[in-house]
Order: sequence, then C-alpha cells, then structure tokens
Amino acid sequence: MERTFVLLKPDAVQRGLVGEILQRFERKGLKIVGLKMLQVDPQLAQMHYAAHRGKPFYQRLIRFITAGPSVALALEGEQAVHRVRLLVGVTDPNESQPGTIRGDLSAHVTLNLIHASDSPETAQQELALFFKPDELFSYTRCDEPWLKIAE
Ligand code: 3AN
Repeated sequence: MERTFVLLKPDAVQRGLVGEILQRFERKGLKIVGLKMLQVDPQLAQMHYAAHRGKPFYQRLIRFITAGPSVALALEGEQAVHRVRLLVGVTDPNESQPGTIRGDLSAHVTLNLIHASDSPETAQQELALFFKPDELFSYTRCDEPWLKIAE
C-alpha cells in the first residue's frame, strides 16, 4: 500500500468542487487517511513549491496558493501516487484528457484545482510537510473485500 498527498487548491474551494473531487477518489477505491482545511501561508507555499523557485510563474503560483483556504488530503491505495496522477490529468489545460479532474473541470495552468505528489518520495515529504503524524489514520474500509480479490 502506498500513500500520496493531494491539495485541493483555493479555486477548488471557491468553486464548490471539493465534494465532487473527493467523490472521484473515493469511488475509485482510494482511502482517505487524512483530511483538513488550511490556509497555506507564504512560508509553507515556498517550501511546497521550492522546486519552482526562480521560474517565471513562481510568484503567481505563490500568490494563488495562499489566496484562500485549501483542503489537504492523504490518500492510500495500491500505486496511489500513479493512480491519483491519472485521475488528476496533466498540467497543461490544453492536453488534460476529458474524464480527468483537470480535463473536466479546469481551464487554466495556474487555476488547475489540485496538486498531487509526483513520486512516492515526494509524497512522503509532502505528507510530512502538511500533516502531523496523529492527523493520519489507519483503518479498514468496509468495501475493501469488494475492491480487490485476495490472491
Ligand atoms: P503538476 O501540478 O501537474 O504536478 P508541476 O508540479 O510541474 O505540475 O507544477 C506545479 C504547478 O506550477 C502547476 N500545478 C501549475 O499551477 C504551475 N505551473 C507549472 N508549469 C507551469 C507553466 N509552464 N506556466 C504556468 N504555471 C505552471
């Protein structure tokens, strides 16, 4: 089992899309193991987007991510990082496929609703950045026997 980090960005909250996006993950069988609303402050934003520092879009990204409340999510499942990225869709709004969250619901490269970790290593770092250990949960979902056949 793998865990991944997802941030529903301020545009997802403002546009009333939190429930719709959560539902897509839940229906796919990904287990919510952490969930909280927070306002990302500039310091957290800079840590989260450290890889993009110096890029032309960096300041806009920091302004946007700190502009209102966000919802942080920890999701668990087999190959959770990869499967969540598939459900999210690619960054470029002109390339994100219909059926994906970005393909169906967003139209802009900055206002793109959602962040999802891009590797298991990044996921661990991002989960540690946004969640304290006691904010993450381990439990069995009652539909688990109906999501996977024991080998
Ligand atoms: P993703 O969120 O799809 O993993 P990253 O990690 O490459 O994409 O970029 C993080 C965020 O930076 C994106 N979600 C997007 O908002 C912004 N971004 C990335 N590339 C560009 C770009 N070429 N122009 C404007 N904003 C960008």
